[in-house]
Formats: sequence, C-alpha cells, structure tokens
Amino acid sequence: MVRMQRLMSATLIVFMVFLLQYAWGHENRARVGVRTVGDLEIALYAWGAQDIVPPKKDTHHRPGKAATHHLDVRVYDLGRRIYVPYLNVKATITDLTKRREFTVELEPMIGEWLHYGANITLPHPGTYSILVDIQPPDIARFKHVADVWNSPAQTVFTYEYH
Ligand SMILES: [Cu+2]
Repeated sequence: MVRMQRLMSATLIVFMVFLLQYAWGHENRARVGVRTVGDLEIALYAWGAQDIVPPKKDTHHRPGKAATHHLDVRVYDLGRRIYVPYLNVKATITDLTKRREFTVELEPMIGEWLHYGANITLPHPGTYSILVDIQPPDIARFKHVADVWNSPAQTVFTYEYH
C-alpha cells in the first residue's frame, strides 16, 4: 500500500514537472526580449493571432484583416512589484527587408498579466525591428508622487519571423 502511494506521488511529481516545463517553454519561445529602462522592466512577446473580446465601449469594433501575430508588451515596475496600468503604449514595426514601417497602438489587455497588446499582420517571414514607445499615464495624481511613472521610455527589439 505504501509502495503504491509512493509510486503515485512520484508519478504526480513527474507529471507536474512536465507541465511546468511545457508552460515555461511555451512562454520562453514567445518572448522576443526584455529590457530594463529605469525602474521599468519592459518585455515583448509575440504570439500567434489571438481571439480578443473587445471592451464594451468599443461600439465600432470590426474584425481586421487576418492577423499573423499578437504583440504583447508587459511593463513591470521592479521597485513597486506591479504591472503598470494606464500607460499609453505604441509599437513601430519596421520590415528590415523592404524598409517599410507601420505603427500600432497597443491597447490595455487582460491576459495572464495586465499588458498592452494588438493583433498585427506581418507581410512575410524575415527580420523586423520593433520599437516600443511608452508614455506616462494621463490620470490625476497626488503631488508627492509627481515623478512616479512619469518618464517616457523607448526600447527596440529585433524579431525574427520564420
Ligand atoms: Cu494581448
């Protein structure tokens, strides 16, 4: 009986480790890069296009042309240990093969973490540069925290679309 229980817990542990590695690997493959700017850790992820539930106030939301990717920017305050809300985030994507660029607004989104994201269409496999531009929240604040999250941040990532 005891041997049976040991075998079962051993099996369970192996299974859990397998699951964790799978989740970790999935997450890692999607991560384009991480940069630290001041107190902010800025991470860019590129997933396949995602099904998105739009906000209720977005009355003229229409399905765009078929997207190839979902960009996901997470902005984490290393000192306060939270994902920063209410930022204004944009991504400028440059196709380094054809030297063409476009800019998209990354909307606040609920996912595994609060992040800023958009479905986008990349025209062909190749190398892209992605400039992430982060502007401070435009909301009221107390005077004594006038400097908190009040510096714009920009950082560039390189993305290989295979
Ligand atoms: Cu997203």
